[in-house]
Amino acid sequence: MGKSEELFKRAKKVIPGGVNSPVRAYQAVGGVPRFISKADGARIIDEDGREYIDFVGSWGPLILGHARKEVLEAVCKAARNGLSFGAATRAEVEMAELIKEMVPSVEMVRLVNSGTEAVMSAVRLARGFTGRPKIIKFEGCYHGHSDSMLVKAGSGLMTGSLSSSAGIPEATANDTLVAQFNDIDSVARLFEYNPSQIAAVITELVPGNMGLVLPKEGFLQQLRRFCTENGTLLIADEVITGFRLGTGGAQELFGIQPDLTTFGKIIGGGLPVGAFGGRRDIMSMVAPCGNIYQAGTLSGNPLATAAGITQLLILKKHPEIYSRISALTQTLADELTKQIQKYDVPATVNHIGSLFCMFFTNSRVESYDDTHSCNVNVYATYFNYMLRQGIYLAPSQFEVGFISDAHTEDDIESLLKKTEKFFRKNAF
Ligand code: HOZ
Repeated sequence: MGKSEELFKRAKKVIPGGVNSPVRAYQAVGGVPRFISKADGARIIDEDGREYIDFVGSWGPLILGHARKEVLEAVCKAARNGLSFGAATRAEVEMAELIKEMVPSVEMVRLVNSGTEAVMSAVRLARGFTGRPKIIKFEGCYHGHSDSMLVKAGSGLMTGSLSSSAGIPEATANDTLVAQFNDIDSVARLFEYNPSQIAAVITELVPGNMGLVLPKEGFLQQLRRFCTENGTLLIADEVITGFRLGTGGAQELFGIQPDLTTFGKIIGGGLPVGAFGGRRDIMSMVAPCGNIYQAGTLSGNPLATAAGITQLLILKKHPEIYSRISALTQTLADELTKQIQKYDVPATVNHIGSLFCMFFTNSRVESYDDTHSCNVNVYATYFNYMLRQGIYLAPSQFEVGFISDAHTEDDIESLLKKTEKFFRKNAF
């Protein structure tokens, strides 16, 4: 028995499913989750000493790769000064200033500990600001695991074929209205049936939790218009896309001005962080300025801010990183597409910036409904084949792949070669 297997056995006795987040459990692909002991650059090493080229990157934070020297040094330096004060620090101010500078729609920002917290707080704020109860979200979008967001959500729920979580009070679920991403009529209908009731529309600007779905031309702009016309706030969930699709995130790329934005992942450089921010008039309602309460002992933690600031400053100083990782992703997508055609594989590749997803379906994937045509069994076989070949992909068809600055052309080549071997060996 390998060490991962041994640990998984022990883990299952004391941790639900043996994991601390369902997407790690390999339930959709079968087999034993790899227990990771260390990582460096684009490589992770499991407890059995096996090395993998990592295309998950801790689900997004590690845009510079694992254990980036400057980030580690900043964290170690901060740690020597104390791990947590539960009091205000200079680094929090610097981090807030940096986010505001890089994302102009953010006039004020509050740091929290995760993307979930950021969304939960932003939704409460939207309700408090507008005095309205309802929220529109999109099917297949995932905004963390706060109650009102676990209705028809993506990521682990979609992977586990759970349309919504149990344990959500009916009243809460009823206040979460669900529309279809890229279908503006589905949004219009909800506005029509719920006049003056909708506090906010929340969306991933580029959904990355049902695989990768790109916004159709004009969709986000129409959404913005609907919100403005109806006195509804637009909350952009940029937990994945923030500082990944450029220093200004997806909102800069698509020219969208949200009222509120949620962040996580990259702003923590691998440590637990989230943030929500936006218009000054709205953010001014957060306690202690206003009466919408939000708090946290570890919010703005000195280690997390040290890692986040360092990573953000590197990205700001070296915007060429974005062109480099986008070019690697473009090559990957182009070459995969050629292989798909050559071997007549029922698959299609979506990509943007340094995000990619190969869906095992003949059709294009432009909506949540389109994802239903994917053959998850083929994905499971592909995943396990790649894992044996030393390539670490997301253990679900409905997650995305991440390219970091630590990936090289050889790493991309390796993924391509092994995929081609898989395509050649299997009949589709
Ligand atoms: N958004 C991430 C996956 N799509 C979260 C990772 C997790 O749930 O553990």
